[in-house]
Amino acid sequence: MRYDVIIIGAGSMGMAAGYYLAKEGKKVALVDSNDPPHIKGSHHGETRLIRHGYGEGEKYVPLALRSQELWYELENESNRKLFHKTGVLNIGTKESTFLKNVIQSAKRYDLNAEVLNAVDINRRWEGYHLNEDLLACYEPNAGVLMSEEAIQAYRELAIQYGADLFLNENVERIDIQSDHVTIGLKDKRLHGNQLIITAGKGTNKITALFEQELPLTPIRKTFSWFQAAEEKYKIGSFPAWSFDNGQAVFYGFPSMNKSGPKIGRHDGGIPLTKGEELASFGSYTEDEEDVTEFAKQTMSETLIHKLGKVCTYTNSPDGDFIIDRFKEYPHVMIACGFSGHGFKFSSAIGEVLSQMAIKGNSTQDISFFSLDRFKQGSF
Ligand code: PYC
Repeated sequence: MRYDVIIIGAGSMGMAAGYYLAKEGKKVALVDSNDPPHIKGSHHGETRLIRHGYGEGEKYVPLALRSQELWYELENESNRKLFHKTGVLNIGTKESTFLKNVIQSAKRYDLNAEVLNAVDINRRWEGYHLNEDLLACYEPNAGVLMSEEAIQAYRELAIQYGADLFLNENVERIDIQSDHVTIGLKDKRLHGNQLIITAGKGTNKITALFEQELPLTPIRKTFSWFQAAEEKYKIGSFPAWSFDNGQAVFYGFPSMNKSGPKIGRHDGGIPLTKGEELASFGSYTEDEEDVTEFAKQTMSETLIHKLGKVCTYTNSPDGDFIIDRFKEYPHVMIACGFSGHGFKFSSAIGEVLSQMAIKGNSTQDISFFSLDRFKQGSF
């Protein structure tokens, strides 16, 4: 059997790409060292934000808007509730570049967005007790994605469209010939015309098999759920949010079906050395302390920490994604370095990768995400 496309890494990006390719009638093999959705990578913890005005730069807005359309399409096709339009409140100091970017990108793309001061916010959402000097940009059409559920939806549909899944399989060899690739698993070989690598924190382990190394840093991150008054923090009473206070960046979610509000810290984290296992939640005092202290300063209620989990970001040097082909091997594509803000885009990135494999290029502008930017000696 020769596949049109082999995908190594069937997490959010890879599973989405597998779905779009299989839906287009391509013969696809999805290979993963786990059994996605799972808790070993970057997609677990139930929820992720989807923001449209974009603090990390307005170049992301078209991709966010396309992602939003595709999440609605996936909801319809899979008959699952994957998106909750909770609204997203991007909070920051007046000096926050992140907040300035959100406001500017919302203006530039004529998004439904409203700039609010702290008094407005504390009055509108009773769960907050924000300092007077803070501002925010509220996007009512943005919200919360159900991350594991979305991967499960892509997985089931990809299989229905004929994709083959090779799960709990480590890739031991990659041989790249001029017109195809051969992937060696423990006791099988897969042949494909093209290869897509979407292996998250395991990317460099895979690319080392053909002597390539990308500038990626896997980071241990944590997030927590809190016990709190459900009436104040449930969907409808409380938005999803991000918060840049100049020293740190936090993000959070309303209570989903009585889970309690969830809070995580976006900046910082502990770099992982090659092959290192994630230390469990609570191994470092800051795991609980950072978010609990933050909640104390910003929420009107005392939030009581109830559960914490660990996950991984895979950071690029500039925090922007890497989506490209290898110059030396144009039939080998890579998507990585999602730097903790990628999940929301996985629908559109799945589509982008499938277009790159089928048509040679994508309808989205992905030039900002090229590998070349790291070869100028600037990082
Ligand atoms: O990009 O919005 C985001 C996000 C949420 C959690 C971590 N990053």
